[in-house]
Amino acid sequence: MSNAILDSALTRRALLGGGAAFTVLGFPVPFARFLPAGMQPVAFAQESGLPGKSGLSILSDRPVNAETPPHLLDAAVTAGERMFVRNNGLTPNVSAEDAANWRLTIDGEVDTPLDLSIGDLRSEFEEVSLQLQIECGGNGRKFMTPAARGNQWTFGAVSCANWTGVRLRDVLQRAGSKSTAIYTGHYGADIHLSGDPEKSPLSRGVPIEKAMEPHTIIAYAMNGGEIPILNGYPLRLVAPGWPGSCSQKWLTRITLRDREHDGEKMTGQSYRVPRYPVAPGTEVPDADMEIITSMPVKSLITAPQTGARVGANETFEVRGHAWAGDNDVTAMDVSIDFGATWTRAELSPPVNRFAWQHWRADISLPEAGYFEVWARATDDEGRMQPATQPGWNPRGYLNNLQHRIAVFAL
Ligand SMILES: Nc1nc2c(c(=O)[nH]1)N[C@H]1C(S)=C(S)[C@@H](COP(=O)(O)O)O[C@H]1N2
Ligand SMILES: [Mo]
Repeated sequence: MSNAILDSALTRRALLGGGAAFTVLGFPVPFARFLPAGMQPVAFAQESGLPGKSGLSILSDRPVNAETPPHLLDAAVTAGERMFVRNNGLTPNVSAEDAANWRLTIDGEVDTPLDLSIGDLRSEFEEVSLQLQIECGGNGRKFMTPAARGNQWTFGAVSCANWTGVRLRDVLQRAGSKSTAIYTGHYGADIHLSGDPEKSPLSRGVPIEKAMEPHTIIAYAMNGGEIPILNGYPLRLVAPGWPGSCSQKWLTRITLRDREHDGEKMTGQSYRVPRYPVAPGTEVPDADMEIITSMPVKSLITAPQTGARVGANETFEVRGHAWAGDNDVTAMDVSIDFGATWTRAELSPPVNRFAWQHWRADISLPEAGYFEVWARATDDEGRMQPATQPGWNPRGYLNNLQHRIAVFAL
């Protein structure tokens, strides 16, 4: 596989100069040598400037981090162009040929290590298609006070696409998972920001129980087509309901371990929260931090778009999605009076476990003026989204505060 990257015009030029194969959305570019330096292929020329993406807000471009404005997440199933991007390193440049030659290694605490092509995965294991939600552990970080360092995600680091692939469990059973296997370690083909091939930008893992959960899948397709390059083409893990970092993109290796994984961003303060509540701003020793598992209950208002104008006393629909990590959402409420009173919304069950759920309500605003619509989800253990930040933690994870939109009644 080529070590090329496509993250910026600058690196792309370097790549053209280096003579490496340059592709656009998986296609070779026969006249690549004539493409003026600094000119992006028009196929990439979306609003966001990211290949295959449209309408996303870019938080950073090296590494690429981009979130989706909530109103662009209105569809029941998230389209590739609307799927947020969270990269810790540089996107690998993967051609169709690279994908055809892709290998996935399964090793570590197994009886028989496996070396599989995507064709092997397709032909030797049962195929499953599931709608699975992926949310970055840092979604909502922007609303933590005092501020936590890291990408300042607001609400849009979440997606729910239809993923097709095979159960990780089936592949691990084929390899013969040993009784000593208690944790996984995941590796991908992305490149460390330093360019050092010895370093990995991200290598996380999950307890063996999560790996064996039938909704944890090795996906080779999304929404019936190729996985977008920025979201892991041609192969990724999807470990739904847990921090997105557990869902390794550009997946090349899963190793079974007899202890917790210690890869990049598994240790220290990464993807960890204090074992006990701390006052905002507290420094917490590493030893007192625990690894995040399930994401908390949360919801989004995807229509109307914030800032909408409606007629006073005119009925309009408010709708969106809600999800709760390993749990189900059991109630959804909306408020038009800053949370003083709440009205129950209609809520649909998930199409499968770990799919986000859809909700809707008909509301009207009693007179002309400025209003906010607030939305609040409750999970099957009675946990509810808070109006402001929940427990502060040093890295600003798990902020599931309520989503609010502005609505002007005329
Ligand atoms: N190989 C690799 N996989 C990765 C990452 C990464 O940087 N490299 N980022 C992780 C993080 S932190 C998140 S939140 C999700 C985001 O998935 P998406 O970019 O497809 O939306 O991918 C995860 N998988
Ligand atoms: Mo993430």
